[in-house]
Amino acid sequence: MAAMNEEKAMDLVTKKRKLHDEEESDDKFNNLGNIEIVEVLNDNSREKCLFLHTKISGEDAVVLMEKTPFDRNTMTQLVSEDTTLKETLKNDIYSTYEAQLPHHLNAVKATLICPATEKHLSKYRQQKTFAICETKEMYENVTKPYLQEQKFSIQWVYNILDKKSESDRIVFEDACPKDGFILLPDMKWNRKELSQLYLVAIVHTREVLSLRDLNHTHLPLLNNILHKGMEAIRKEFGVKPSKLRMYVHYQPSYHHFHVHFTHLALDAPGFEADRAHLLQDIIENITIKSDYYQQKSIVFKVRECDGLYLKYKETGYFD
Ligand code: G7M
Repeated sequence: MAAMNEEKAMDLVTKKRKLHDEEESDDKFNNLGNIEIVEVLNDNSREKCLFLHTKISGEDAVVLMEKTPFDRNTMTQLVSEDTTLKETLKNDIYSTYEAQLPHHLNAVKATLICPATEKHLSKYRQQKTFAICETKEMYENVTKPYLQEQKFSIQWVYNILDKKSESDRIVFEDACPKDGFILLPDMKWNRKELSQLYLVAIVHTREVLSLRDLNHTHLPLLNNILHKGMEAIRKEFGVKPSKLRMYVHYQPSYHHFHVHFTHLALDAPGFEADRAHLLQDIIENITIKSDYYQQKSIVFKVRECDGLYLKYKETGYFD
């Protein structure tokens, strides 16, 4: 089928979003009143975000506020008499202003995690990071036992797989319990700008925790995700495979196997060389050597508050 052009697909995304927003209008939270700020976990002027530890009715919660990218579809409303300017500098041909945008173009993305555990708080807290070069022995003796004793909830993943949450957002599903997956927008994407496109493919099988578990028996699953995922994105959003990157995190935040699909134009957090592994490379490595990811040393980074950092510290790794 011929690919939809990006503009048409954008209209579709906007329409679907509107419908969805109307459906969700009876949400529990309409404003941020009655939320007590406990601590600023992180603020980043480059990424224009603020992460807060808060209390809601006595329960710990995380509030994430992120300025959203400009939307080309609203350019003409942005550059109009509804945007007022206050001059802050003038020098020769150069001038800067504080611009007040029309109210409806001034939204920021807010994410709420409630109740939040200590692990959520530490996930969003600014911290020092350290690199670990994990050999296969270190994986068996330190990382794997640590992951097995962890109880970081992946209920949100099961809710998606069981169609209890976000079922209206599913872009594609292959229902095969062994090689199937669900493709849907990542929580990070506001589903507006295609250049920020971010989807995640979550596998139905519960047996693959991470990259370390993959071998040749998973090739049908991985090829399925790669080809059906790219085709579904082309159909739904009109974005060609040549505009996409597909990758897996090691270490992931959630140990239930999933693949990230992002637009090439997106400067995606977590796409650094010490975290992202391209899906095509994974498929090829396993094809050449089935136990590639059981044998290979893998570099990843940990943060000071991560349990895994503390486990490695106990072994004297950082001495
Ligand atoms: O680092 P890791 O590979 O584990 O990434 C997990 C991805 O899942 C991140 O990109 C998150 O933004 C995304 N994600 C996390 N949660 C809790 C949700 C959720 O509830 N819904 C959706 N759609 N994506 C999520």
